[in-house]
Amino acid sequence: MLQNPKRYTITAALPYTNGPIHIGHLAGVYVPSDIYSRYLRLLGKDVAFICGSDEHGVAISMKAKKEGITPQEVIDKYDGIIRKSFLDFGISFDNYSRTSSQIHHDTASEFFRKLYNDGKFIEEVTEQLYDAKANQFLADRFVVGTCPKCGNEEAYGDQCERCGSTLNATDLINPKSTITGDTPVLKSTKHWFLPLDQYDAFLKEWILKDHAKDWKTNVLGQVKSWLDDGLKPRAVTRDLDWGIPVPVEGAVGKVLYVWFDAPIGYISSTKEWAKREGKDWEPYWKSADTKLVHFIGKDNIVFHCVIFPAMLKAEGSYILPDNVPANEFLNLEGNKLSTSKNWAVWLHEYLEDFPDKQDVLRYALTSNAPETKDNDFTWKDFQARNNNELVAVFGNFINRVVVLTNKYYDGLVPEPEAFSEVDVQTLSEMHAYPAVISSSVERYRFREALVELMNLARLGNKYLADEEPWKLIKENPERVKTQMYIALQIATALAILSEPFLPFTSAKLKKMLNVHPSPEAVIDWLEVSKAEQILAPGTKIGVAELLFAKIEDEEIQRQIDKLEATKTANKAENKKAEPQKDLIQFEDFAKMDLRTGTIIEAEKMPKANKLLVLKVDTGIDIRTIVSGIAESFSPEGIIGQKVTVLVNLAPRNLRGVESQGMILMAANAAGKLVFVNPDAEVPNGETIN
Ligand code: B3M
Ligand code: ZN
Repeated sequence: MLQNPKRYTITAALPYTNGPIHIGHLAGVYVPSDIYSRYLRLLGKDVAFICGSDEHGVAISMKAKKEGITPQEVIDKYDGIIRKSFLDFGISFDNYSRTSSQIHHDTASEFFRKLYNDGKFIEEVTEQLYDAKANQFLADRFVVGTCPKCGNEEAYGDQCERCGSTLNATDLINPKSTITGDTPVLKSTKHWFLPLDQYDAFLKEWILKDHAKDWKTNVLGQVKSWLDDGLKPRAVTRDLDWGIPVPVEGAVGKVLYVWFDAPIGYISSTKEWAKREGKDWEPYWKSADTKLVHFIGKDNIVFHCVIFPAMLKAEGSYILPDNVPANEFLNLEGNKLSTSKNWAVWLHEYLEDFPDKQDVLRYALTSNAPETKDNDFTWKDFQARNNNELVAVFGNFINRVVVLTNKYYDGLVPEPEAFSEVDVQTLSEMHAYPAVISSSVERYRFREALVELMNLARLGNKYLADEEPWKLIKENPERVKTQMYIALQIATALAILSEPFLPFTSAKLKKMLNVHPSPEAVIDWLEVSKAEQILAPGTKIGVAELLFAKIEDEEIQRQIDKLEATKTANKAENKKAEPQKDLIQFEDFAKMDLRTGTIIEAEKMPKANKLLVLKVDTGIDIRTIVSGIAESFSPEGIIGQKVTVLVNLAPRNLRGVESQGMILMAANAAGKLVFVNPDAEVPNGETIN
């Protein structure tokens, strides 16, 4: 691990612009990287926090086909939505670029040409999967099949998302084109391959030896399994019409593989930033005293720990990442987050339902971050985190401090008297928190760091509860001055230390406390914890405003209902119709006598949850029919319901009641029964043919 870096280049995975972003993206990549970058800035470090839209690749082309628009229209639409989401949630990139930019095309092309001219590629004609009907070579998400490693039947041509393995499309078992559904044929085509096998020894030394102690075990585990399986040359070009054209002779109709160009997007985004800021970009990617950290989700580990490092090594002038603290996946209410199934909490929709509660989501997602294993987001936990922690602990402490300071001293920070033993002990505990939180953040343990931040708020609550200034104010006002002074120092510590995690709350709190420390003052405070220098006696603080508001059950139920509706819609969309029954002759059908009818009475069948006893006017007569619809309908709700009746079904005795016919029903996507009924104006007794 690099000691005392001179500067930091922090990258966050470039989101594909084929859809909006959801809570899984925030939890996995963007909140952790933002916490880390904000923390480093708090320490006064030289930070380049870099990201941008990932705008090439088959995923974009497929979205364009699906929406009937061009790939350019797709990326322009989602690049804008994604940028706004990041801004709305305070993800404080120093630069957010996009790989459709000219600076990226130039940077990626130059990178490819360097490797090409240095002879680092293998140029080879090989047999690749081809969809004859679509007249399209099948790579990446244009083909699905069974993963040869884990048996996942929905593996893509370049990667299996279940086991994370990188694949060549021809590795897939039983491949199918996602364009036509056809089984592909093999067709010759030329591509340029990066011989990953030649970097095997370097990767083993660099990762499994040099970083065996400071990289996360979930990352080391995945990398080790690939290296153990043996690396193979990997095509870094594709036969596609959307992407960066391969910048060498004999490559007409070919583009750079998206996972070759996208990581170079970090470099081009840094260049764009440096140009705007009047800085030199190269030290951020080429100086040995730069700490490079990639924040990603686990499905991107192979690209950031094997392929991109091999590219950087091959190019020869770049540094390698000091760490790749990949998170595992976040699930939603027990199911995998899914863009295609709309099983997600979309950030833009969250803010419509919970305006100004960005920090509540940042808090809930960090508290439950999938740092070492997949984790589950539930709306009940979200509500509990807000109500029981943010409102009841953090918000409650701040509210008491600010209200009492305004009540006792008209908002002026009092001059303390001599500190008691408890005061000294409390201040000493408070002074320990910057180092405690720093230790967790430096090891990318943001959940742990956030727990410590809340413990600081608990320290404040405990101090007030034990000291009870509201009881002493009459008999010992001098003592209360000291107590309130100390409570205000703890509130100030929260205002500073919460900034990386809860930037919106920190800003509100600093305004409320009237503390606007310079970066230097914060560094002083953090390093030697001279808390007194930040909120001095005599400062006039603002009036109390609630930092957090309780979230009611109804608000949560609305979200849960929304997900249930999505589940129902998915079932409807994915419901496969039962296969047709065996053929019958017309004579068979003609035997059935189907009539229109109306339910005129209904009651529950005693001791039978599913049965209702109906009186049905069939136009022929009024008859009793027992029907298994009690779980879908209440008796009083179906009086007057038009129905279709099979009237010549032989009577059956059901629990002592003779049923003379059958009401025709179907089921909706949610499995609820619905009537198959004629229009209301059709009279009872009409024959249905
Ligand atoms: N666009 C994210 C994904 O796999 C991918 C990251 C690129 S980072 C260079 O969804
Ligand atoms: Zn697999």
